[in-house]
Amino acid sequence: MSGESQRLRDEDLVRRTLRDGSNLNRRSLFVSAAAFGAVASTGALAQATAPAPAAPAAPAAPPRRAILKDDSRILNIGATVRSGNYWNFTTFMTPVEEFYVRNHYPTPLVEQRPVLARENWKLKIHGASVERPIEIGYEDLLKLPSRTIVATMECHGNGRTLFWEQGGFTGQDVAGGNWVLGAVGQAEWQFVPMSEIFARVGVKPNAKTVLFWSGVDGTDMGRPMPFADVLAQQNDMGICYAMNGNPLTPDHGAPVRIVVPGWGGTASIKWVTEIRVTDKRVWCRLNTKGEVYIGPSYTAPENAADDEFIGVTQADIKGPMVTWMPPKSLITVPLVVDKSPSLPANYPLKKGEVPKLAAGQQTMKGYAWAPQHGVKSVEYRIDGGAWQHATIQPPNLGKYTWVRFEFPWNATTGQHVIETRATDNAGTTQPERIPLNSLGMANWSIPKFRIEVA
Ligand SMILES: Nc1nc2c(c(=O)[nH]1)N[C@H]1C(S)=C(S)[C@@H](COP(=O)(O)O)O[C@H]1N2
Ligand SMILES: [Mo]
Repeated sequence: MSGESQRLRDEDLVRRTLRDGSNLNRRSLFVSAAAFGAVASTGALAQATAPAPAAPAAPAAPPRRAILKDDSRILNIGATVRSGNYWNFTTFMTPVEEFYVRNHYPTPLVEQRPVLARENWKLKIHGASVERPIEIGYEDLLKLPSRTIVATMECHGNGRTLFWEQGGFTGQDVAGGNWVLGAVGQAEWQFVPMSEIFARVGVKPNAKTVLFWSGVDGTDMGRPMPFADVLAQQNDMGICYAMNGNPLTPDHGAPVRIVVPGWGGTASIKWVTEIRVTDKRVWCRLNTKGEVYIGPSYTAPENAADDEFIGVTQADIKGPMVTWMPPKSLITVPLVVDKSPSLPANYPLKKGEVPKLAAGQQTMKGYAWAPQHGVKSVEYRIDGGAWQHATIQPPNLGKYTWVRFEFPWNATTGQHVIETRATDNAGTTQPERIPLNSLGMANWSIPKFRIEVA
């Protein structure tokens, strides 16, 4: 899809969402099915069935692409990870082509994992706390009542770069991919809410955990959520099959994924095949030693004797899992990458290079999000001066959506530092720094953007 038609579609999404008056739009089956039919021959699907690149005459075929979308509008930061080029973001909705991809393994292909073909795909909803277990196919899922939510999705590791660039940490203290600040995007997700599922299967009062499981891309890919947290968000999270009005692409979990608005991306399990509701606490990689806060300021949770362990042991419980993403903000200027252990291959700046801006009156633009409570205000300051309020642009569709903001700056020759900070509706403001956690999770400290004005 061209940039222009994407922009038109973005605007249409915003208009439609505003017209419908709410960020939570219940859609009829008819509309869902029609929309589905109308897009069945577009790029999203073509991508799924695109032939592999022609093999050279040499003996071995080239390794297949671990991520299918091309790198022209995203940052290649590692074999299975792509960051958004946030310094180029202008739209309220992030086009799928510009949306970050965070995979622990290569995007699974239908040819290798036939269970992902729509006609084969099945979701099992069962467990010790389920009254009436069901197995549901793709077409059946599309027949259930659905809704859409416009929400950001952000990887827990987004902002890890700030530990290295601003926090004084090294590659030894903090490990993981160098996202810079672009492992975040905003899309319209269409999903069958968990409330619909719970109403159909019936949940027993003893429910403690909901385990969302894929197991398709990797045998350890799934994540538990406390039942109470799922219940609290049961209308706003669910089983998702469309992103920005089109069927999910393979990189984003086709045919079906989970979407948990506001929680770090790991909760939104892609290529989902199983939802298990159980009366036990469940431990697996992604809530023990991966995607958890590990460091002197954090206390590892304790397990109970009858907890369930999947591929891990009690000794693997290293810290509390990341849940809601904290308030964050950025301006659309590439962050100087100076001290990070790695520089993304197609980053627009060389190591230590400071981005340049022309002297004179400038309008600085940015994004802020605070999905637990919503963005209340955004402030900025220049060269350590007084904090001033930025202007928040409409639309602001509620707590799950980011806002775009701007402020004027009379840029004078020389090097400058611009900082921004978001405050949410609970009164929480981004801090100067956050304590070390060795996986570099959820760094929401105030980013410092260095700019050279000439
Ligand atoms: N099955 C599966 N689900 C997954 C992942 C994965 O590797 N495998 N990555 C998770 C992580 S860490 C994030 S941040 C989000 C990213 O979603 P996206 O790639 O659609 O942006 O998917 C989550 N769901
Ligand atoms: Mo993530």
